[in-house]
Amino acid sequence: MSPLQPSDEVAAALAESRPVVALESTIISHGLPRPRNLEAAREFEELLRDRGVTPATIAVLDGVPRIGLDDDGVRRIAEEDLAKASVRDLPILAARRGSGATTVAATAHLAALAGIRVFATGGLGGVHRGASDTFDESADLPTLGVTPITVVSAGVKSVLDIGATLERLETLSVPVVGYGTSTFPAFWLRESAFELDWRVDGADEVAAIMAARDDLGSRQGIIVANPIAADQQWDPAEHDRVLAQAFAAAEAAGVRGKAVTPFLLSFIVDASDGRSLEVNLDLARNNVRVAADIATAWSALGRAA
Ligand code: PSU
Ligand code: MN
Repeated sequence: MSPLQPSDEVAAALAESRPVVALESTIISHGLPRPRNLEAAREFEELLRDRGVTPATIAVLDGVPRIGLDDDGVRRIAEEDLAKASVRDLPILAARRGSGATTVAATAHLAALAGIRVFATGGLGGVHRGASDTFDESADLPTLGVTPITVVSAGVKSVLDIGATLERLETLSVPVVGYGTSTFPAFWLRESAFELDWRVDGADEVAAIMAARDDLGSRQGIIVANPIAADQQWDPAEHDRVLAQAFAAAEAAGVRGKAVTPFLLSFIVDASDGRSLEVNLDLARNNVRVAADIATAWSALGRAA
């Protein structure tokens, strides 16, 4: 018996090979401030439905990995103080009937298990600055090395070590393609300093790569790096200034380990007067729209699941 609980609409869409896009819950519970997070969770689902795509927001609620949430489930991930759950937390939450908001890693794992092939998020986890001392690398990277799902993201936040993150993805044999670009994006900014080997110019091309991946027996996920539009990006000068302030403040406060990222992110939202938050929401919406196009192109190939 499957331990997963797909919603009725997700089960029906998968059974009929109609397009489905997975959405993560950690971005809602931990990545965006209340009450904008609840509005965003509902808006991301609505953007998909408007395009004829079934949303599958994923979270573990009372021990059950839910693939697609009802109104109450969406409200719970936005309003309850849920644990942040990566792949290693899933069996513990399930056995203890606990609840958790799923990271990119845990969402990708559960979505792939449910037969979903496309996933939209804001930014991926990656290699942290100073990781050569701390070993702090997100489980998002190794999980995408073994999980057959296509993830649309705006790259990784510039608080991480972007170059090291790309090196690890190469080691893990995870394909990374730029969507309409050959430069890896830096989340709030359209471009990082890093060039990509491969660029795609539309959803059909991504679907063709997914099909070829399956035929070749590859096990890895595919990262579609979708940059924010130039006129929507955060002002680069303000970005650089606020990030430098944020690192200095973390150092002065003696923040270490797991606490560093939440400290930096909330500092950055405050120090930018919320401007970084608006960019975060815009890039997430863009990623949801691109994921909808990819899921539709995949479904049209008639090989879903
Ligand atoms: N990056 C963002 N916003 C987020 C996250 C990353 O810009 O909300 C979340 C995602 O859920 C991602 C997780 O999977 O943080 C990575 O956390 P960690 O480094 O602890 O694995
Ligand atoms: Mn970590």
